Amino acid sequence: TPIHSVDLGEAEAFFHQHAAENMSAPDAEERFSQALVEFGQRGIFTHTTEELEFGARLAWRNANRCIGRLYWRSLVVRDRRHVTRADDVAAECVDHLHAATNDGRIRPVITVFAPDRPGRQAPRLRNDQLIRYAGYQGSDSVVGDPAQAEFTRWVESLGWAGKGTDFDVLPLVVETPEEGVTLAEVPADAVLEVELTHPELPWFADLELKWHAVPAISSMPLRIGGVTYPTAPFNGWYLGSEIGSRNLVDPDRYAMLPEVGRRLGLDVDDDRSLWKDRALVEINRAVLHSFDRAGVKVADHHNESRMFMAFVDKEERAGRVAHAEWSWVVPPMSGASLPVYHHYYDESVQLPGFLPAGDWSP
Ligand code: HEM
Ligand code: NRG
Repeated sequence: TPIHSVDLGEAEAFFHQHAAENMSAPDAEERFSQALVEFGQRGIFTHTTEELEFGARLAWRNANRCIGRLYWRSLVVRDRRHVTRADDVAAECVDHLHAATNDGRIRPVITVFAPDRPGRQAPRLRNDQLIRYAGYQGSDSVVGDPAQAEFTRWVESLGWAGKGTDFDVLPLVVETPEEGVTLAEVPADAVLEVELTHPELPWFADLELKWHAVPAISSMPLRIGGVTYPTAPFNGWYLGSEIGSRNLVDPDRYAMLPEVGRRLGLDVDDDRSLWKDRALVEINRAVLHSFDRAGVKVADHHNESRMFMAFVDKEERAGRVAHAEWSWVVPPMSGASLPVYHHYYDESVQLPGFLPAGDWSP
């Protein structure tokens, strides 16, 4: 059976987990029989808002690639299963960004839209994050984020035109059965950005780099208790190294390492001068310094690794085992100086959870 079809075994297991972990939850078997009746009549059953909330928090707790899971209980869950029109879906995503951004005191939030039901496909978001910068492919280089070049070309074919800067926010792309594919701009007041400066190197500002405050993944279906919610954008705050070691640095992203290395006066032709390592440190310092100065919440890899180990301990004290994917939870710099590095993890997948992105629509 495809992963997105309703699975009653998973439903029963989820009701048991809900009852086991929540005093106020209904008796699992009674709840399951009720769900079976609804399933018999409609070919789907409906989670209560309480179940949706717990399920979404469990999906975060079970996100094996996420280092930020200590805070899983604090997730704010916006139940928007009744929203179906494309412009309403887009407006809810914008509201999500306002609620999440909170003037820089970022709150973890998820907005859950409807699941598919027999004869009616629910809305889909085609963006991989709510906020992403366009990438414009030229004949031999890309302006903006090369990771978005293909998506940018697609939205251009749908009539979108960006300004052509390195940091143009892409439009939201919502698809519904009635309306087809619809574009909606993300208003500038919903996109908090931080311009990058360095605590000691004045020239860093001349690079005119910036990044957005809120990472909000919108491409991963949420699977709770045998039901898939295809559209469920979620966010936390950034770990500085996501921006400072990957987005601005990967050779197939903004690829800033050589330029920063040269400006630092390093010998960029000699690997063994460790110019790359030194440039990485300064870019990461600029990210943390700039977010701090702007009053925008951002994690650093040292503290977040400790918080992750606290999560691992806390799960153990609750009689559970925290699963994780080592190659994802270890941050992309200073690996072995972080506690999360020196640990083996069970990498098997548990549900509820976020499913891999992909075109999985039936
Ligand atoms: C992945 C940090 C909140 C679910 C990640 C990654 C980091 C991270 C560093 C790896 C990303 C990468 O290498 O591209 C954090 C921090 C948070 C946070 C600091 C602050 C609160 C959340 C929330 C959820 C979540 C609220 C869901 C409710 C996930 C998932 C992935 C992930 C599903 C895997 C993404 C993928 O496969 O591409 N997180 N996270 N995280 N996180 Fe979190
Ligand atoms: N590396 C991606 C974001 C992935 C998820 N990271 C988070 N998630 N921090 C990037 O845009 O750099 N979150 O929900 O907070």
